[in-house]
Amino acid sequence: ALAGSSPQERTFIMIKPDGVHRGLVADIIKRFEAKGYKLVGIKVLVPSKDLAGKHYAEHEGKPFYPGLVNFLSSGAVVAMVWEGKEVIKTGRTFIGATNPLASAPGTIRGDYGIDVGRNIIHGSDSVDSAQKEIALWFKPAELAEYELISKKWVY
Ligand code: 3AN
Repeated sequence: ALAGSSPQERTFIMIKPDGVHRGLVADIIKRFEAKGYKLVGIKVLVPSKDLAGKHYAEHEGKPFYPGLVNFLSSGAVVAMVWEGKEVIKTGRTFIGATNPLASAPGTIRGDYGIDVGRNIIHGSDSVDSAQKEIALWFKPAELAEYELISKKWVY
């Protein structure tokens, strides 16, 4: 396909505190970068309980929700926006199943995780949640507008 002819979408990817503490940031970024996706936003922050709670609002009321919110706000996370053809679905494939023990080897959780409460990384699961999550975590001005030079060699 000609460069620019493929529909581009964006996803929200977040390395959780366990992934940061375990030194997996570079490995995770490398997978998205090497695939050919474009990094349009990245920052490191310790999320407030309020922000963590909003991010996981769909799980409110579930028994693991308070622990999940406490965990996410317990340390630094790396929040990112990646762009490219079918990046939402591919991001989920890279990440693997929610339960790391059920994740295939080669996936991030399959390679590095054991416990569902320590599953290293988050990735949006639909166009709708990607839009909501990007808006929750990033201001528009924090997303870079640029042309990736490698694009015509990827598409
Ligand atoms: P995923 O992150 O694979 O999209 P979700 O959206 O079902 O999974 O769950 C969000 C997060 O909630 C998971 N990443 C995991 O950290 C946590 N979680 C989900 N189910 C459980 C559970 N049964 N026990 C503990 N934590 C859970």
